[in-house]
Amino acid sequence: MNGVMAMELASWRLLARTIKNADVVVEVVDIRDPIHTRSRRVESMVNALDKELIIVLNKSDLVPRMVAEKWKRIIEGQGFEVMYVSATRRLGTRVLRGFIKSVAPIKPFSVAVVGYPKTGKSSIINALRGRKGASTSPIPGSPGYTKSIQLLKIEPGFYMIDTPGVIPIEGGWPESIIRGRSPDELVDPVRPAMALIERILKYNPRAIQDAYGIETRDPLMILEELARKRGWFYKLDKEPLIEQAARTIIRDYHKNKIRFYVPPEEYLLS
Ligand SMILES: Nc1nc2c(ncn2[C@@H]2O[C@H](COP(=O)(O)OP(=O)(O)OP(=O)(O)O)[C@@H](O)[C@H]2O)c(=O)[nH]1
Ligand SMILES: [Mg+2]
Repeated sequence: MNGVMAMELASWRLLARTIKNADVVVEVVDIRDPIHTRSRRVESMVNALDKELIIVLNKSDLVPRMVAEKWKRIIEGQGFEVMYVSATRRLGTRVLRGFIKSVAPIKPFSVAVVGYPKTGKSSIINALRGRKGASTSPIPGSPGYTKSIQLLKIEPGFYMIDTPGVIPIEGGWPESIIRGRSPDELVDPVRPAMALIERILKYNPRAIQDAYGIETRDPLMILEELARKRGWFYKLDKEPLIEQAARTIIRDYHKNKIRFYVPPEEYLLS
């Protein structure tokens, strides 16, 4: 397998069963890009099963507070319970824990934690537990991503169910590629990386310059220049190895090395 793993994502059937068995559902969304990391399909599934749903906007340490507040208000305006947190900085996690307890209909209760890959589902469970337990990882398919459903105790009578990420269907292209597979496994990483670069530059024109010291804003030229800078060339014709640059961009995006967020105003326009 030359070190490359096939990723397992949650099937929708397994997810439906997990949601059915839970008392409360937490959908974890990446606050940098709620438009592409929120699953309407998960939300309507929860709705159809008549369960309490809390949308948790995670990674709020990566956006200004005002941006977090605006996203919260927008999604609340659609009739959802919304909180923003930072799992890794433990911001808002105590309030989330209390909030879940206040909406739980019975005791003991279990909370299904669902959402797209890499939004921080396992990290939130660890933050609420106050210690590790659920394994985490920065990149799809890298060791530590959640492979199966796991029940974790938060406190007596309060359990959380960690689930593998679901396939990002409505996230659309390139989200489905970028989150759905390990970058090493992508046969064509160039096109999704170029689309990702375009999206990033749209919201933060300085993002690539800050991360790599590359000034051009042309996605293909960015890949070529990154390959040249790192010394990645095809052996035969010495052309820059843009595939490797593309995989690096996708990996660095997952590792938060490329800074950007979608401004809430964008939603109001779309
Ligand atoms: N900056 C920041 N990074 C976070 C936060 N929460 C999680 N991460 C990082 O995001 C990456 C993914 O976190 P996980 O908890 O593994 O995400 P997951 O949703 O469980 O991922 P899968 O199980 O693969 O679907 C890790 O590198 C985390 O350290 C956060 O609040 N802020
Ligand atoms: Mg996980």
